[in-house]
Amino acid sequence: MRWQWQAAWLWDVEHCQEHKILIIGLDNAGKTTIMYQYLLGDTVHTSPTIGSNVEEIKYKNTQFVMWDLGGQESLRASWNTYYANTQFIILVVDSTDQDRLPVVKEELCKILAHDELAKASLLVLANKQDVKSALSSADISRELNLTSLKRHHWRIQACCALTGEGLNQGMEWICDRVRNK
Ligand code: G3D
Repeated sequence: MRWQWQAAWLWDVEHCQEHKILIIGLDNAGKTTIMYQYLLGDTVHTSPTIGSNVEEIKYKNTQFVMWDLGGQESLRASWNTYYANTQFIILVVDSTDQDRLPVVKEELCKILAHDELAKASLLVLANKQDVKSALSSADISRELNLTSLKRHHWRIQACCALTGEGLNQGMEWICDRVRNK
């Protein structure tokens, strides 16, 4: 009987706990649109994020606190002030912006080298798949050299923030990681 009570208590603790997610990426990648799709299931009109937006999001009984960080060059220097206790990084990539993929790769390397993110899992969202010229998630994975990442759990997911397509699959992966930790 006692172990059953303990198991129930542990289940409660696990499910009441908030899991911290940072949404990062270059400006115009679609970060804010994605956060509000997760929050409202709808598209909102966005304007460039100055600093950060934060929202609490419940997905299938799991509670998350999501931070959307402004992606302009001048704001990227302060991303590290948000890293403490982060369990998940969502890197949003504008799949139509091939020219800036080397910058994305450089930022990703810096982020993943940070001690406070050593245990964080990485979800890469290859956004704007509705645009004809968009690179596929396989192309983006190759450009970012994701297969070379050995220290972090990672996954790449193609998506379109305007319709929400692909976003649930990304959250399912995050929830699986919460359960399997
Ligand atoms: P950011 O928070 O990363 O800076 P935003 O990006 O969420 O503000 O989005 C930047 C622009 O990209 C917005 O257009 C937004 O509507 C658009 N966008 C976001 N996701 C998608 C997508 O999946 N497909 C397409 N086609 N556009 C997308 P505006 O015109 O408002 O600047």
